[in-house]
Amino acid sequence: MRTESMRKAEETLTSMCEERARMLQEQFAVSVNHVHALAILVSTFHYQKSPPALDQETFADYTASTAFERPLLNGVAYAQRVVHAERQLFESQQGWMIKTMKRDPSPVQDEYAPVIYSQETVSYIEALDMMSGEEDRENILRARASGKAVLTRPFRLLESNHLGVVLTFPVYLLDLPDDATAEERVRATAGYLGGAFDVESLVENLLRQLAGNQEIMVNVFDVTNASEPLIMYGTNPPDDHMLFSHVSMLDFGDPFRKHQMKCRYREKP
Ligand code: WA2
Repeated sequence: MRTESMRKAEETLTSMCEERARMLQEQFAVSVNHVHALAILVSTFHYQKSPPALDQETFADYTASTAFERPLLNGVAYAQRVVHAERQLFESQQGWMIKTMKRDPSPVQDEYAPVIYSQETVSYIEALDMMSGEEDRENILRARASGKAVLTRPFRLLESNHLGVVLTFPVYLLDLPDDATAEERVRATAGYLGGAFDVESLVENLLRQLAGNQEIMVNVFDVTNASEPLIMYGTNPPDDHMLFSHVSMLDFGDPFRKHQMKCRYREKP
C-alpha cells in the first residue's frame, strides 16, 4: 500500500535530486564557459600577436588566479598541434622531447598534441602528447572537426587516478565561418585548450555541502549508450532493498553525450 508517508518521502527525494542535478549542471556550465574564454585568450595572445604575447609563467599565473571560476576542474592546459615534419624544430625550440602519457619518449606519429602551457595543479601533463591517450585523442579529433566543446566518457585521470571526464575546446589559427567544413577546421587547427573534471572528488565536495546529504545516495551516469550506462560518480548500490529512486536529467553541453543523475535513500524510509 502506498501510504501518505511514502508519498512524502518520494516527493522529498525528487526535490533533493532535482536540486543536486541543477547545481551540478550549473557549476559544470560555469566551468565550461570559463574554459571557452581561456581558449580565446590563447588564440588572442599566442596566435594573433607576433611574437606570441603568452608564455608558461603568464598562463600559470592567470589560470591560478582565475581557478575559482572553474570550480569542478582540477586544472587546465593548452596542447599545441605539432605535425611530424615540425617535430624536431619544435623540440629544439622548447628544449624538451615530446613524451607519451606513459612518460616514454614519443614514437614517430603523423602528428602530436604536446602540452606547452599548464595550470600548476596539472603541471604533470607538461610535454605529454595528449593524443597518446585514447580518451584525450578522441576528444581532440572531435573538438577540432566540430569547432565545439566536447567531453570524454568517464575514465581514470592521470596522477590522481580519480574518475572524471576531460573537456576540450579547439583553438584555430584563423577565424573560421560557422559553416566551415570539418576538413577546413582540421587544416586551421592550432591546438587544444582543455581540462579535467575531477568528478570523484569535486562533485563529492559539492554534494557534501547540501542539506540531507546523509540520507541520500547520488550516482551520475554517462548514458550515451543507453544499454551500457557508464558510472561517472558514486558507488552503484545493489538494487534489491531499495524502495524507489529518482532520475534527473543532466545537460553538460556536449550533444554527443547524455548524462543523468540517479538518487535513492540510503535506507528504507
Ligand atoms: N588533463 C588532466 N588530467 C588528465 C587529462 C587531461 N587532459 N587526461 C587524463 N588525465 C589539454 O584536450 C586538451 C587535458 C587535455 C587538454
